[in-house]
Amino acid sequence: MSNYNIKNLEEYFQIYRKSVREPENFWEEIAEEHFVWRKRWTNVMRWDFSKPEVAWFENGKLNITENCIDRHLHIRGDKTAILFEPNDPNEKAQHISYNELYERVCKMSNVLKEQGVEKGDRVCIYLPMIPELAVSVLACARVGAIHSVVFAGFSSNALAARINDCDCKMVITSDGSFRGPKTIDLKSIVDMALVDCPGVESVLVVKRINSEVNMKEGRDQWLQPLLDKAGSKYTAEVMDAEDPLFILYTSGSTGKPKGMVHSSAGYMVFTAYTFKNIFNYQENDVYWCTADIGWITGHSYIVYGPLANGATTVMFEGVPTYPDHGRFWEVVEKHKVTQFYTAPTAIRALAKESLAFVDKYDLTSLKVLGTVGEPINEEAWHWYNNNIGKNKSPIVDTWWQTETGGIMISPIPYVTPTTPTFATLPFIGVQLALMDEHGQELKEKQVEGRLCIKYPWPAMARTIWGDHKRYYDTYFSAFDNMYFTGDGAKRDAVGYYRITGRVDDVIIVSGHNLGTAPIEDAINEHPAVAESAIVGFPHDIKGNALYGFVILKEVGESRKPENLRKEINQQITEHIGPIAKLDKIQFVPGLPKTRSGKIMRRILRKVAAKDTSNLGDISTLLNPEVVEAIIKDAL
Ligand code: 7RM
Repeated sequence: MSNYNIKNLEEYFQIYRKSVREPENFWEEIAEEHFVWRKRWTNVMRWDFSKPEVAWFENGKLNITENCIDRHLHIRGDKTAILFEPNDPNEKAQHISYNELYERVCKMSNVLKEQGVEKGDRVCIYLPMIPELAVSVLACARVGAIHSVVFAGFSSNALAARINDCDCKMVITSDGSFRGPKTIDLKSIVDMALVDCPGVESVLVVKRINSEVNMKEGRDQWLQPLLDKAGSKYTAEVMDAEDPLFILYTSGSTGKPKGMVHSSAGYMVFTAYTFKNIFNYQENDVYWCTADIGWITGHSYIVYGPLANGATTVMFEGVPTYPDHGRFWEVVEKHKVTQFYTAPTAIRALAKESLAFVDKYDLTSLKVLGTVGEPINEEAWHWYNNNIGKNKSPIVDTWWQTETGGIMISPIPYVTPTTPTFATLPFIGVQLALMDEHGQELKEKQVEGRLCIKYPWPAMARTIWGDHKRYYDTYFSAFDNMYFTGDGAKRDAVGYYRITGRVDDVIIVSGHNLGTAPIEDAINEHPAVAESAIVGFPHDIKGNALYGFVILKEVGESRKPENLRKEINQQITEHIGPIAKLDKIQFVPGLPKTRSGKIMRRILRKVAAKDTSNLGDISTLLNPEVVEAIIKDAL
């Protein structure tokens, strides 16, 4: 039996039990046998959730890029590491071998170093899904800089906030990006952001769309000429196991985004091990995750996990609907994709279209299908299983978070029998708990509670950048000695878990986590708006969509409601990005509030879901009369 390669359910249970009984021995074996280290650790793990403090492979030394690139060169140097599929199906795909990736990452590392980037510096990467994005991420890791990738759909305000929060001294961007039929002018978004970012010393610009851009003297440089001059070898910086590898921002229920900090060694070990097993990865497979590297799914399961296993990982620049709804399946056929990992929102969108878009293509290469980001509804699961998997590819419904770094609950394909809408069993080394509202663990089967994790795993985030107290408050204060996920979950009679959704004010729209507070802040900046509250409501394709209740300052506001709605969405687009736009905006005379001033979102959620027959206990409401008015005018 190999602990690295789980072959059947009995082995899964055996290895799982070992990982719980002797976690240190278990992870030490994995770390020892499957990775290269510059120096061995002196202590496998140390933890104290009351602080919280967690360290894995303490005093071990390594560089993650030596594990993701260098060690593969002599055995699979000519193998494709990154398979780049451009937005335009008529543009040629690029097969970047491990040898080429090595050279490109080394050149980029030399450029970073020449531009003054030092170990520990923060570098913001704001790029579309082009090879330079993966190369920049890896080059940062190679020189020991901490990358902070910001999804290139975020607005200039959102970008500026993320650059300033962790004090990035450099931004790597492009002239623009292709997205379906559109081009987006990324460089001008960066220029707008940088008006408010005094700490940024240099901007490196990739040419992608060949547009005219403004280059600021002394700050901005085209990347290619620098790469042309750079040396093609770069000795990787020796990093401590616990040195931060990257920061990735995720929205919280209140205030500003949280910069989750991930470590080097623990993150590497866990993402590689989960990738190998959860995607049943074999040497000649072609693995495709459709996420953007701007999200954690792209970090862990496009870049680090696959490359640490020497895999071929597809990077797709485009969108599922361009040039038509068959694009995903066209790419699967073209590259003979073996594992396909996407979000329920994409599945639902494609399931609405004609099956002819699927049936045109040969999908027989597929072996494993995956989903991530939100609960998958039964209908979408069956559509995926029948039409894409042809009832023969297991579906792995993978539950995890930016904070967890890697997949925590998931079937293992060809090992764990799947049940639609269930993420099934905890992955090896993951100790789950369901808690009731009084802080008691629910130990029986067939219960529902708040999903917690009671023991550290190697890829857990170590802190929130610059705000350790917030890290404690958000995740470790709700239940003693537990990491609280913010999600609710059910456990069934066989011990399978089904995620029921967020229990806080985070709404998942098309797989993107959106905190209500930042959106409300954006709306409230509109001069006509007095106050607002956002809730989610069920949406066929997006899973949830956003419904805003807005109080205007002047009762006799003379502008047309339609124009105001447009302006409010424009405001949101500028502050956060188009993903946070509201589907419905209702102007209301007041918001239902409790005596302590908290908005009773429960009522608003019911209004938005058109389910107001039973509002539950509203005795703590200060202003019950507004509820009637809101229901009367509901959209
Ligand atoms: C990987 C990722 C995290 C939140 C999480 C959940 C929800 C993710 C599933 C899911 C049900 C799933 N990171 N979530 N995966 N809900 N089933 N398989 O999405 O930080 O962006 O989001 O997403 O609520 O807490 S994330």
